[in-house]
Amino acid sequence: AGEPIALPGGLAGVVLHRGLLDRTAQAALVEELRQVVARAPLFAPLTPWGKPMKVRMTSAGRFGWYTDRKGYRYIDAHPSGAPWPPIPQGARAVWRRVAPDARAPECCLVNRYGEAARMGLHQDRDEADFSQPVVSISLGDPATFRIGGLQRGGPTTSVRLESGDVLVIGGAARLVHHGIDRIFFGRSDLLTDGGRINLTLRVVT
Ligand code: MD3
Ligand code: FE
Repeated sequence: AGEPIALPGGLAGVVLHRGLLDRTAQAALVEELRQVVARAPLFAPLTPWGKPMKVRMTSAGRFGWYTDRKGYRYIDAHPSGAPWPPIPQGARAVWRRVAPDARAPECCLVNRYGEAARMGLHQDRDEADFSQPVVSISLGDPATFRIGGLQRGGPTTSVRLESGDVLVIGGAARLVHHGIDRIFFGRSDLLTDGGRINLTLRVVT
């Protein structure tokens, strides 16, 4: 069972499952991700303003999330032309456990954070059906996750996310602003090169 996160404004719909994945399950997922990254290498996408993102990314599933000067969107294949690999079984299993009533995920975005990587406050709104939840899986070094409300510039609250934690965002909270303020680099030995991986599973269509 997860714990609800109290959001500014009393919005409901964010549930944190602390330590849902044990070390063995985390390591198995990392092994599956090695195969994803071998077929669909990590890249630093350009924001619509032409700046490279600090987080490197790739995707698995029917669609991959992408950004360049043309804007944020989902695309059918890796920028190399290679098909996106299948979503790892370990990630699908997490989705079924924490969001059993949802449609199947169509995108697993892989975010790779190095020591200085951050992700500014934003909304996830490139999907067609906001009734479907988003599921996030944290691996490797801990991070400070910040979450606010539906309006930009309002109050926010912070949560530390550790390896094996799973966050489910749905309901009234589906469009809240959120981001990653910092990585506590070198605290975990799960990833050979250190840093953090976040998997974000979404229904796109
Ligand atoms: C709250 N990733 O890829 S995951 C993203 O840790 C993203 O890499 C962060 O935000 C990361 O879009 C945060 C947790 C998360 C994911 C989606 C959300 C929180 C969310 C959607 C709505 C509200
Ligand atoms: Fe997001």
